Amino acid sequence: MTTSNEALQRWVTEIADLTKPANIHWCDGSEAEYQSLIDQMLETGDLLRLDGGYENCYLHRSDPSDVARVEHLTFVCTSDETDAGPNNNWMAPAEARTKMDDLFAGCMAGRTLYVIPYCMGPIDSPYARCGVEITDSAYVAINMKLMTRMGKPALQRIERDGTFVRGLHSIGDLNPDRRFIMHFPEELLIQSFGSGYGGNALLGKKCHALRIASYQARQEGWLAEHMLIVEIESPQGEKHYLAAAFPSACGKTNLAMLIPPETQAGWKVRTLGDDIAWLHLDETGQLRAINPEAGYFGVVPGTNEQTNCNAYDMIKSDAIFTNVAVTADNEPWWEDKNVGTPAIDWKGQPYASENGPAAHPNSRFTVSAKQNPTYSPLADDPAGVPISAIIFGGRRRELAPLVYQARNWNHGVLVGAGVASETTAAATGEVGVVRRDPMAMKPFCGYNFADYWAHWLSFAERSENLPEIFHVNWFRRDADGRFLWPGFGENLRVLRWIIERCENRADATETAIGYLPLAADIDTNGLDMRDGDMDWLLSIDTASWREEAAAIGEYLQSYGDRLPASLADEHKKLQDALG
Ligand code: GTP
Ligand code: SPV
Ligand code: MN
Repeated sequence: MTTSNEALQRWVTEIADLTKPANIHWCDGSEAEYQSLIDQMLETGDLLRLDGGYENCYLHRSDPSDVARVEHLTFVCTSDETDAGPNNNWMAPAEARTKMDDLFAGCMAGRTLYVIPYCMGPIDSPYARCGVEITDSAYVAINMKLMTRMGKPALQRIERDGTFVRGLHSIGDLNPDRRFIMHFPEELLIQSFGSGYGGNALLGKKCHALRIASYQARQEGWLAEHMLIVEIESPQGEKHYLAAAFPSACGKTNLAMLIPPETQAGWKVRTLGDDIAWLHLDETGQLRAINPEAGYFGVVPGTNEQTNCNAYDMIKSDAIFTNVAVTADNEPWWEDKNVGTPAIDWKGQPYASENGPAAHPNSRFTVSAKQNPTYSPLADDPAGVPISAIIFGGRRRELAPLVYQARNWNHGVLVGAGVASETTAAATGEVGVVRRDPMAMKPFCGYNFADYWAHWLSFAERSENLPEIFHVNWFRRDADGRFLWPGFGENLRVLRWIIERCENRADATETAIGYLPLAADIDTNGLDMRDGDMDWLLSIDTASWREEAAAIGEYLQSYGDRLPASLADEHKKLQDALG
C-alpha cells in the first residue's frame, strides 16, 4: 500500500532513508492484520497468550525501566521558549531536531517500519483530526488499532483533507539516557525515541490528542482536555453529559464507567470517553464534546467485581495487558483483583512479596471502547454531545471537600487552575506528593499555561450558556488513613447533586471557596458511613484554605506578566473571601 498524498509518501521515504528499516508495512487496520501482528509477536515472545477465563487476551512485559510516562524527558519545542511556558520542558527546535536525527539514524536496521494512519474522533466528524505514526514497534501498531480509528478510512480522510499530524517513534535501545518525547507544535510534528510505554509511544493519545491538539485548539478556538465524557440518565429519562478532568490514575475511567448501585434505582450511566475530550462551541453557544479515542488504556490494579464489575468483565476478552502478573493457570493477576494468586510477577520472575507488588502499579489494559457494556453509540456521533457540567478533581487526602461548585465561569477557571493532586504511578518519579496539576493538564498542555488560562477565560465572551463548573475529591481520608467516601458507584450521589445544581433544583450554601451542598443535600441512604463523616467531607478549614490560596497565588505568579489579569482578580476575590 502507498498513498496519493505526496507529502505523506515523501515523509515515509525520508524517514525510511534515515532509519534504514528492513521492511515497510502500511497498516490497513484490518482484523487479519491485527491477528497476524499478534501471531508474529507470540512467536518472538513480545506477547504471551493468557488463559483461564481470558479469551484472545495477551500479556506484554515492557522493559522494567520503561513502565510509565517520563515527564522530565518530554519537551515542547516552540521557536520562542516562553510559548512553551514554565509548565513544560523546552528545547530549541533546531537543537531538538539534530539530537533526534542522531538517535533515529539507522535505528530501524533489521526491523519493520510500520506506517499507521489514524483518525482521532469519528471519521466523518468535522471535529476529528488525523495523524500518521511511523513506528518500529508491533506493540504500538496493535495498541493503535484498539485505541484509534486506524487504517484505510483514516488514510482516505488524510488524502481528502491533505493535512495530518506526523509522529515518528522508535523504541530504540530502551536506554533511559537516550529517551526523549519531543513535540513541535508549530510543525504538527512529534518525535519519540527510546520508550515503548503507552503515553510515550502511542502518539495519537497524549502527544497528539492533548499536547499538539491543545496548541491547535487555542489557535482555532476550541479545547483539548484530559477529560472523561459520561452520560447520566435520570429515572425520568432526562439525560445530562458531564466532562471531568482528573489527573492520571485519579478515577476518570472508573467514573466514566460508573455502575449505579442498587439504592440508585432507575439511574443509567453510559460512557462516551474515559481520558480525552475535544470541546467545541456550536453555533448556539453550547459546548459540545467528542472523544477522539476509540479505546481505553486503563489502570489495571484496583479493578475488581466490587469496584467496577463492568471494567472487570470488559477485559476478559480481546484485551492486551501490559505489566501485570500471572497466576499458575496463566490468568492475568493484579493487586486488589481479589481472586487468584500471583505465580509470576510483572517482570517475569517467580512472585515473591519482598520484591514489591506482583503487577506494576501502573500496569494497564488496552481494549476497544466497544467492549464496554455501557458504551454509548453517541461516541460515534460526529456532532458530539452537549456538556452540562465540567468537573475538576484531584486526589487530596485533606482539604478539598467532596464537592463544590464555582460561582461562574471565570471562578471555575480559577478552580481548575488551582487543582492539586497526589502524584501517582502513571508517571515516573515519587508517588503521593501533592503537586499543582491545573485542569489535570500539567503533563499535557502543549503551550504556556498562562495563555491556556486566557484561552479558557475567553469562552465567557463567546457564549452565555457555558457549562457549570465543579470540583470533586473522592480521596479525602481520616486520621487513620481510611477513605471517608466510598467512591466508585456511590459517586453517582454526588453527580446527582451536580446535575440538580445545573437545573437550579438543589440547595447549596455559599462559602469562601464556592457553593457547597449541605450534608442533607447529598443522598446517603443505604451508605455505610460513620456519623460525622459527611460533615467532615463537606467541611472547609479556613486556616488551611488560606494557606492553599496563598500557595495557588504563588503558583499563578510564577507565570509572571503573562498571567491573565482576570485570573489574578479571581484569585484576589478568593483571598478576600477567606479573610
Ligand atoms: P489515567 O488513565 O492515568 O488518566 O487514569 P484515570 O483517571 O482513568 O484513573 P482510573 O479510573 O483508572 O483510576 C485509578 C485508580 O484509582 C484505580 O486504582 C482505581 O481503583 C482508583 N479509583 C478510581 N475511582 C475511585 C474512587 O471513587 N475512590 C477510590 N478510593 N479510588 C478510586
Ligand atoms: C495517563 O497517564 O494520564 C494515561 C496513561 O492516561 S498514558 O496514555 O500512558 O499517558
Ligand atoms: Mn490520562
